[in-house]
Amino acid sequence: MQVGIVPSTKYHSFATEEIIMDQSGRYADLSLKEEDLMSDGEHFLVAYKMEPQKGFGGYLETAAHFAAESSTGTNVEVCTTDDFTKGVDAMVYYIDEAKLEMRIAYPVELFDRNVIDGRAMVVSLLTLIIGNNQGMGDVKEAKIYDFFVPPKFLQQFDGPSMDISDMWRTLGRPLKDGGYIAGTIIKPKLGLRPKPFAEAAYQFWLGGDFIKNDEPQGNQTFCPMKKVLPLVADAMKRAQDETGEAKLFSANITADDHYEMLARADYVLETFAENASHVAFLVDGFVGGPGMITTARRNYPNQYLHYHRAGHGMVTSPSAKRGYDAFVLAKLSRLQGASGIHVGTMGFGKMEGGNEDKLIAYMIERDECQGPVYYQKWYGMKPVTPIISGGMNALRLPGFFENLGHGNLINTSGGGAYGHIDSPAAGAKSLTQAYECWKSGADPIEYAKEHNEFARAFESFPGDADLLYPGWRDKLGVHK
Ligand code: CAP
Ligand code: MG
Repeated sequence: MQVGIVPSTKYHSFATEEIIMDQSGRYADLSLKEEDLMSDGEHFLVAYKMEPQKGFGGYLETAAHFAAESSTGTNVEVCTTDDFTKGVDAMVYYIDEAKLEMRIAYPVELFDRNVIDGRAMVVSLLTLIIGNNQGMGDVKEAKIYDFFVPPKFLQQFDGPSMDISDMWRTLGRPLKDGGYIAGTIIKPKLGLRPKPFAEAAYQFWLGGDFIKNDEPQGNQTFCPMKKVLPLVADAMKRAQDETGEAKLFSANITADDHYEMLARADYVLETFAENASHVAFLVDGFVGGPGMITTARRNYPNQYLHYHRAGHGMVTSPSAKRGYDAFVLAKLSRLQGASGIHVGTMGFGKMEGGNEDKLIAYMIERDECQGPVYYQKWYGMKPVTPIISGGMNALRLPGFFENLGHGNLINTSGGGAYGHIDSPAAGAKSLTQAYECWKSGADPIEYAKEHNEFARAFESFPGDADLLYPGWRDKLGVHK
């Protein structure tokens, strides 16, 4: 006698193996040339790393099934298909089975347009190019590593309304090459009540330019927005009076509810009053999604839009075999209209990434740029500022600038400012000094002999100092 669950013999399960209908006759045409697809202006091109699941179809069959499910098709022929439908099929136009690469051309007509103004939306792009195809049984992995937007379609996206030149204007700097913006994140991440929170902001502003809310900071019961923000606005005023310099604050307005986001944003602007132009809005755009970014972009086009990407590692990490990589996330953010987005630390901080990630910065800040596959022109769409964050401090910055080749960016160093042994203001000054040191081409040790805050960063972060500047203790005469 059998006990427990008895497997059904009546129905076959398709969980592991399936016969895939070969759709390559309809959804693949390897004779299509990339240069023609790029110049015809009618196709959105996407490059994927794709590996078929063993036991299903071959490479081209899987790629064609992928293109079908990402556009007009499904796993069987449907009798409702007509000739027009076939004209908007997505087409596999390139495969390299050995490298597990495939490229698909999507007719731009596939993508949804707003009822209110006919413009394009990022959510519709994602629904197709990275939608149901992510869960298909015959696809083991599929990750986007580049895409190309043709000119007319590109101009249907909002793009940024504010950029780093607006921050430089507020800071009283030149609008071109206005240089490094020294920033921090209020730390600890959570657990400060309103007074100590505002005091932490004030202390940093005495030496630095820009403060952002850490991404989880919002309206916690121990630190309600309506208690803390008036104190932060007051701290900004006092720091500006004391230093004679403008100060910037990036306020987190992330919330599930569109109206809650508006309520937060309105409250921030009202509270900062005459300093409202010194305020950016921070939105957790990866966990929140494109709708949240657009809520901020469209409702507050006069505020700098700070795209925080917490959570992105779940798909962008090299260990993740699905989704898209950090380059793609950043490139998408320019279409959406972020003013600035976190791009990692290019191997110099605590987050994943390497020196080659500088390409992410170049793609979002230049008017044209060669990506991993496609050469993208932006046709004057405003740039997105690379925001450099995560384990950074004054000692790590010179190498970072050297790798990137410039310092026209925002850097937020939380631990790097509040971890300075003298004070948050000294931490802030050490960051700007690190930039000046690199810019002048000075040797960091020699520069430290003349700049106390930078020198004290060596003692604040001795582990980094040992690694980056061996022998620093003798050279700087520090023997504690
Ligand atoms: C950095 C940070 C940032 C991350 C985001 C944090 O703090 O505030 O959110 O850098 O990562 O919470 O870890 P520290 P990314 O300066 O103290 O390290 O910029 O890569 O998106
Ligand atoms: Mg953070």
